[in-house]
Amino acid sequence: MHYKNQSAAVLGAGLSGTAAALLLKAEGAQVTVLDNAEEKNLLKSTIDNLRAQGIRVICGPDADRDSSTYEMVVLSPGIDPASPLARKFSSRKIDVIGELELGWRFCSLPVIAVTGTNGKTTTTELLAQMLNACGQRTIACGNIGKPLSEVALGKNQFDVLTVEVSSFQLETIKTFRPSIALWLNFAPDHLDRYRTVAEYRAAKLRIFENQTAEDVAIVNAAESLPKIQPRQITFSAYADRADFRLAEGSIVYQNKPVLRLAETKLRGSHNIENLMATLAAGMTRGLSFEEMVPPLSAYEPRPHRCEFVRQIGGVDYVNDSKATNLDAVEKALLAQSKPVILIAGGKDKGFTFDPLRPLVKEKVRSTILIGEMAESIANAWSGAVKSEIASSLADAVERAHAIAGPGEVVLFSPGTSSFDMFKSYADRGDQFRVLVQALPK
Ligand code: UMA
Repeated sequence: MHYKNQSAAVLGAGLSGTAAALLLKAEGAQVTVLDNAEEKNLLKSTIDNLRAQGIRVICGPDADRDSSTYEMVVLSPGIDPASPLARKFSSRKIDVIGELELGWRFCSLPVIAVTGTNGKTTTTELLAQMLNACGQRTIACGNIGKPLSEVALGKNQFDVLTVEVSSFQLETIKTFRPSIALWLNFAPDHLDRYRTVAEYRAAKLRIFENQTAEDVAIVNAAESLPKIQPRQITFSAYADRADFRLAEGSIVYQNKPVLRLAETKLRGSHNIENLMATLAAGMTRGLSFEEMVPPLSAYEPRPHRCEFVRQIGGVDYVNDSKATNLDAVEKALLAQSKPVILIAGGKDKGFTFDPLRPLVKEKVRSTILIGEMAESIANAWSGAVKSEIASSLADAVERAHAIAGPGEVVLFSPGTSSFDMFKSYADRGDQFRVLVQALPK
C-alpha cells in the first residue's frame, strides 16, 4: 500500500488513533486527527506529540464541522461507524478502514488473532509469554492495549504477532487475515453499540473472513459456527468430542494427557479453555507439549480477574473488576466454593441481569449494587436474593465488610462496564483493592 502524499483522516486521538496517525505520517501521508472531545479533555502530551510530528489535530465540535477532502479514513475501535463523525465519511467513495486493518497492511509477519467475549486478554498474554519462552519471538498487542499500528511502526524483530482482537476492531477490517484465529467463546455483550446480539456476533465472526484452507481456526467446541475456510482444531472443558478436552484433572489431546491442571496457577473452567486454546496455537506453530508446559505452569493470573486481595476475619475479598458482562460474572460465581456477598453494577450497556437470577439464587447470600444499573439489577433479582444499593464503591465495600461472615467471600464482579463511575475496569479494580486494604482487621 502506498500512502505517500495521500490525505488521511484518523478518527479518535486515543491509543489507536495516535498509533495510526504516526504510522501514516511515517509512510508520507498528510494526516489529520479528528476527535469529538474538547482538547482540554484529551491527553496534552499526546496532542503535543502529534502536532510536533506535523500532524493536524482538530478537536471538539470543529471535528464534526471539518469539511476537508480526504482520500482515506482510519477509525479508532471506540468510534462507532454509525456515529455522526464516522458517517460523514462512509458516504464518500474513499477507503474507510479501522486501525487494526491499517496495522495489518504494514505487517509482513504471520498473525495469531485471539477473540472471544471473555478470556481474550488472558489468552493473548499467556500465548505470548509461552511463545517467547519457547524461542518464538512475539509481542502481545491489539486490544490488549498496544495497537497493531504501533507494532508495525516499531519494525522490531518478531517471528509472529499475537494480537487480541475485539469486535469493534473486526468491524472495520478488509484484508486482515490471521494465519491462526482463536475463537474462545461467545456471549451477549456491547449492546450499547450493537442493535442485536446477532450483529455483535457477526462482527466477531469476521475474524475468519479472509482465512483460507491454509490457515487454522482454533474454536471452542461448544460453538456452532457457520461454514468457515480454515482447518479447525476444537477444544472444550465440557464436551468429550473436542480435540483438546478435559479428563481426570488433565488437559488431553487425542487421548494423551498433556498438562496437569494442578501444575498451573489458573483456576476455573474458563481458564482451562484458555489454556487449551493456547496449547492448540503453540502446537500449530510447531511446538511440542513438553516445551509448552513449563511456561504455562509459571504463568501468574493478571490482576482484576478473580484476583484474591485479602482475607479479613475469615472473609476472602476477590477483585473481578474485569467482569464487564454477565458471562464473566457467571464464570466467577461458578468458580466460588464459598457463599458469596456479590458487589455488582455499573454502566447501562443495554442488557438486563435477569439471566443470572438462578445462579445468583444458588451462590449468593446478599448483593450490594452500585452505579447506573443498581436499581435495574435489584429489580431483576428481586425475591431471589437480598439486595442493597450503595452510593459509591467505598460505601459498597463498607456494607460488604459489615455483613460478611467467616467462611464467606466478598466478590466484586460488576457484570458491566465501569465508565459511569471510573476511568476503566482497571481503575475500578485498583480502587476496590485500595478500599479493601484499608479495611480494619
Ligand atoms: N471518540 C470520538 N468520537 C466518538 C467516540 C470516541 O471522537 O464518537 C474519541 C474519544 O474522545 C477518544 C478516542 O475516540 O479520544 C478514543 O478512541 P478509542 O475508544 O478507540 O480508544 P483507544 O485509546 O484507541 O483504545 C482502543 C480500545 N478501546 C475500545 O475499543 C473502546 C482499547 O480497548 C485498546 O486497548 C486500544 O484501542 C489499543 O488497541 C479497550 C476496550 O475497552 C481496553 N476494548 C473493548 C473490550 O475489551 O471490551 C472492546
